[in-house]
Formats: sequence, C-alpha cells, structure tokens
Amino acid sequence: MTLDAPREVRTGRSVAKVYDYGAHVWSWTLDSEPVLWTSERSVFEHGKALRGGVPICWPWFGPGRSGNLTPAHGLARISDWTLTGLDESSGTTVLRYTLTAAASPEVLSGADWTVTYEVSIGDDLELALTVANQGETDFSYELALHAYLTVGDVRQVAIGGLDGATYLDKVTRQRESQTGDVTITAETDRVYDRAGEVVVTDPVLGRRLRIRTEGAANTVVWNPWVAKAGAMPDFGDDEWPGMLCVEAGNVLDQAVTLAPGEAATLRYGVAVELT
Ligand code: TA6
Repeated sequence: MTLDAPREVRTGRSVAKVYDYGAHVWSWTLDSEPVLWTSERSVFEHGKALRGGVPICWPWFGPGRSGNLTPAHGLARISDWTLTGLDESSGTTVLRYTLTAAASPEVLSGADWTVTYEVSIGDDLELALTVANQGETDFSYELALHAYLTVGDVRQVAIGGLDGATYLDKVTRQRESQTGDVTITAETDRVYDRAGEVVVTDPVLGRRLRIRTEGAANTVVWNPWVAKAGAMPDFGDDEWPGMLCVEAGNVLDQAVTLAPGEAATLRYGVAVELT
C-alpha cells in the first residue's frame, strides 16, 4: 500500500517534507540547498523503511542487542504516528507526533509507553524524541535518530568532534580509538562511545554541518561505499559519494532502561554554516 503524501512545511529559508508514516522527516532544504539526503531509489510502501531523511530507530537498533531482531531498526519507522500538534511562529514550524502502546502495541509489547517526537523546522532542524514509561514495570530500548546528510563528496569530508573517542567498528568488529577527524575512505560503519557536537566539514559544498545532540551516548557514522550501496535495492549504485549518516542514539550497551513513571529525551539538531 503506497503512503499518504508527506506534509510540506515552508518557512522563510526552509522547505521540509515529513511523512506521518514513521514520523519520518524525509527532506529538508535550506535556501533551496538539500541538507538531508534522500535516495532516488527509495520505496514508499507501507511496511517498508524509507531510504533517507531521518529514520527513527526504536525500540532497537540494527538487529538489536541480541543480533537477531527484525525488522532492522525496529518497528517505529514503519508505523503510523499521529500528528498531535502543528505550531507556526516567527519562521519556525513545530510538528508534534505521538506513537503509543495503546495504538501500536506490536512496536514494543509487554509495556505501557508513549513516544512523543517534536520536529522543529526553521533555519535549523531540531528533533526531540521522548520515551515515557506509563506502565508498572521497567522496560529497555535502543534508540537512534538515523540522519542521512547530503555531502558534496564523502571522500573529501572531515568529521570533527570524535577525536579520542572509542568506537565499535562494525565492519571489522573490532573496538578502536579515534585519532583526529573521521575521514571516509572505505565502507564505514562505526558506533562511537561519545555524542555531543560533531561538525561535518564539506569543502565541495563549501559548508559545515554542525550537529548538536543531548541525551545521546553514541554517535554512529555510516557510509556504505561501493559494494554495500550496490547490494541495497533502494540505494542507487552511484549515490554513496553524496551521502553520510551521522546518527545520535543510545545503542548496544548504552541502551536505556526506564522505570515506571520515568521518561528520557534524545535531541538532535543540525545547523548549516557556509565556509
Ligand atoms: O546506522 C548504520 C546501520 O546500522 C548500518 O549497519 C546499515 O544497516 C544502516 O544502518 C542502514 O540500515 P537499514 O536497515 O535502514 O538499511
């Protein structure tokens, strides 16, 4: 079943498209320049993930901590969220979405929870996702805002802010320590044990993307490179140089456990600076 058309949000400098499906921020342009990346090969079918924008990975990341959970990255990104608010003021539009155990028990069974997601579109993009435990028992989850960013040539970008951080290299399955800026010279799939501020310097597009996060323990950096891109039907073979995922989350041993009545918020913001 094809998806309902996305909501289009226009502010002074921004145009964004957001699907209620997955509460998926699909595209965002600032001064007509794409900041989020979208694949021309993405599918738009209920039950399948979109390829690009900012997928919400919840309540697990990838195959989950056990390594055998499907669908990859959990069910939140392929579920119908409810728009519960839309506010426009002084050049910023805020969309509010909810996903609840009552409406979507299959997403995380055996617990009573509400996920609220605020998408703020203006001169910056600000995302805030809150998970609340409304039940009588603890529950745990992994979470990531899996942002796909547009870059001029991923082979020429420098990713600052992770110097000295340890990381799991999911390509080699080794734990490593980062020295200096992260550069992309092959398939790259790393879960860093640090979050906060990351700056993607893009000499081809003449800009820096400044990413600020709160409530995250991990930064994930991903580019599939040639072979992985060629193996994904919803990813064009020649698209990989133009994209870079810089994700914020709480994954693997940084998964979150909420006691009854507790809530936790993950924030992810992108600001564009011309160089
Ligand atoms: O965040 C990086 C990653 O976990 C990669 O391992 C790769 O699987 C990517 O996510 C995309 O996952 P998806 O299920 O959307 O194809």
